[in-house]
Parts: sequence; C-alpha cells; structure tokens
Amino acid sequence: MVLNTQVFKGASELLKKSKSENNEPEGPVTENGKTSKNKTTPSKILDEILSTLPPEISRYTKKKLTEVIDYEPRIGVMGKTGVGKSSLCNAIFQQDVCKVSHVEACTRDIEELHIDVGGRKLTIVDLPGVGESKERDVEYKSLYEEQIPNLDLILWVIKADDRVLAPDEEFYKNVIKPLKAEGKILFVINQADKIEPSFEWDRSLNSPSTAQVQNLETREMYIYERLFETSNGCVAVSAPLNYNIGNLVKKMVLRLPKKSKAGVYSTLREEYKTAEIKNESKDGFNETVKGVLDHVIDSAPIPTILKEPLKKAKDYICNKISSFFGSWF
Ligand SMILES: Nc1nc2c(ncn2[C@@H]2O[C@H](COP(=O)(O)OP(=O)(O)OP(=O)(O)O)[C@@H](O)[C@H]2O)c(=O)[nH]1
Ligand SMILES: [Mg+2]
Repeated sequence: MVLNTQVFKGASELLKKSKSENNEPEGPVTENGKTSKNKTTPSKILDEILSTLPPEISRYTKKKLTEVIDYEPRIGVMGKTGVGKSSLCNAIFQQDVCKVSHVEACTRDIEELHIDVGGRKLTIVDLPGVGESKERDVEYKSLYEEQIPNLDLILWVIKADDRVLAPDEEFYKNVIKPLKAEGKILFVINQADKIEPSFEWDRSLNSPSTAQVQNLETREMYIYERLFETSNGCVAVSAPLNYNIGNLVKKMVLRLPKKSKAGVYSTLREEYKTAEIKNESKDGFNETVKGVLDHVIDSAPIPTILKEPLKKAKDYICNKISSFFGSWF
C-alpha cells in the first residue's frame, strides 16, 4: 500500500515537472562553457530523472535503462579470404583503441575485434567458412548457430570481380538458410573499383565510369538471382577508396535492430555520422527506452488505476533521457 501511494505521488511529481520544464537542448551537456562527454554519466542522470519514483521501481528501471544505454553491438563479417573484410571495417568504424581476441567457438577459433571509442564499445566478429571445403559446412552450421543469435547484423562481403560465386551460394544454402538467418545479412560488393573496365575508374572523382556503374548493377542483379532474397539489400563499395561507404553505413543503420543503432552510431567514423543517420539512431534509442518503460509499467506490482499517472510520466522520462543522446553517443 505504501508502494502504491509512493508510485502515485512520484508519477504526479514527474508530471508536474514535465509541465513546468521545457525539453533540454540536444547535445552534450556544457560545463563552464566546455562540452563534456563523460562527465554526465548516465548513472547520475538516471538517478536524477527517476528520483521521484519509489526506490524499488526506480532501481529496476535504472538497471533496465542502463542496459539499453550501455548496449555493446556485435557485428559479424563474412566472406572469402581477401575480399576486403578488414579493409571494410577500417573504413566504417573509428578504431582509436582496438584489440583482437581469439574466441573458441565450437571446434574453431574465431577472431573478435574490439572497438572502443571514448568508452563506447563494439565487437566485430570475423566469421570463417565461406570458400572453405563443403565438407566443413556441417561444422560451420553449428558455429553459426552459436554465433548468429548474438549478432546484430552480418556483412557478407563479395568481391566485385569474383566470377566464382558457387562457394558463397553453397554456404548460403547449407548454413544460413537452415538457420533462418537471412534477415541479419547485408551483402556488400567490395572492390567496386576493380569491376571491368577497371582502368576507367575515375581517380580524381573517386567514382566508377558509366560502364562500370552498369556492370556493378548487372553484378548486383546477378548476385540477387543467384544468392539472396531481395530483402537482404546489397551495396557496392570500395573500402580503401572510401567509395560509397556512406551509403553502406546508411543501409546498415536502417537494418540494425532498434536497440543497437545508437551503439553502432557512436563508433562510426565522424564523416558518416550524418543528420539522417543520427536521427535514425536516436529514434531507435528512444523507441527502446519507451519499450523498457512500457515493460516496467506493465510488470509493476500496482493496480491498473495507479498505472495511469506512470504512463503519463513516461513521456517526460523518455524526453529527458532522449535529450542526453548527444552526450552519450
Ligand atoms: N583495389 C581494391 N583493393 C582492396 C579493396 N578492399 C580491399 N582491398 C585489398 O585487398 C587485400 C585484402 O584485403 P583485406 O581487408 O585484408 O581482406 P580480408 O577479407 O580481411 O582478408 P582475410 O582476413 O585474409 O580473409 C588488401 O591488400 C586490401 O588493400 C578495394 O575495395 N579495392
Ligand atoms: Mg581480415
């Protein structure tokens, strides 16, 4: 009973606050005119935002929201050896501090690359298998079965001038399809500069000639027919030349689950953090926060009538948290 009154009182206070305050300006919090990314730690902010809720609910909500804020995305990369997987990751992500670890997965050792950008972490999982012997597909199936549920997205890299697609096709059919993992895959045609006639690549504009564009489109269509579903999406890039990486990043962020967009956003190279990608990531973050609050309200051990003020206070909490997006991500 004490809890019920507290909930009601807390939610009403939040409501009152929400009416008297305007939304905070977007962006990092400033202190003495200086912007600081890490000073406003989510923990302190959440304590403040949730302070009027009863302790039990506040603690639980904080735990859940911290999981959302601290989420560390995991991105898989796969494709035959030498297609440009490492070059591609270098082109997409900031890699100020990184370390590589070898993780035992099934009977194989897989490589994980850990990116840390000012405390925001992301893991790239280098997935082996494509282009190896067909006999090992069964073994790879169990490895992928183990890995895929923990991946937010998989980039499957194919070389633009690779004429032998059969190994990719086999792997897709034998490993990916049975695991129903098609939805997590985004195909990347790398080494676009090498598509015929490769001497026509415009170095000053860093772009393909008309004939190369046509051949890239034909290639994409061919891959679509042979390999994957239209829902997968496909984008042609050249990693070391930074050609079309912005487009790839956009497709990646659109395809990511809502919960991981913001985490990925924060580790992108600055040039790819466009307003569009930021908005998409922020929307994903806000939706996830809303989902957490809905869950908390639904599962709180209080009568339905007392949940109403909490529901109204939800918008206030969401707006408050959202206003810190710029300083956290
Ligand atoms: N011309 C051109 N060369 C590229 C491109 N992407 C990668 N390369 C080159 O291809 C070679 C292999 O690239 P990596 O990024 O090491 O390929 P990988 O898939 O990580 O290779 P493994 O880790 O051995 O499987 C390197 O010499 C790269 O510089 C591209 O888009 N265009
Ligand atoms: Mg590599």
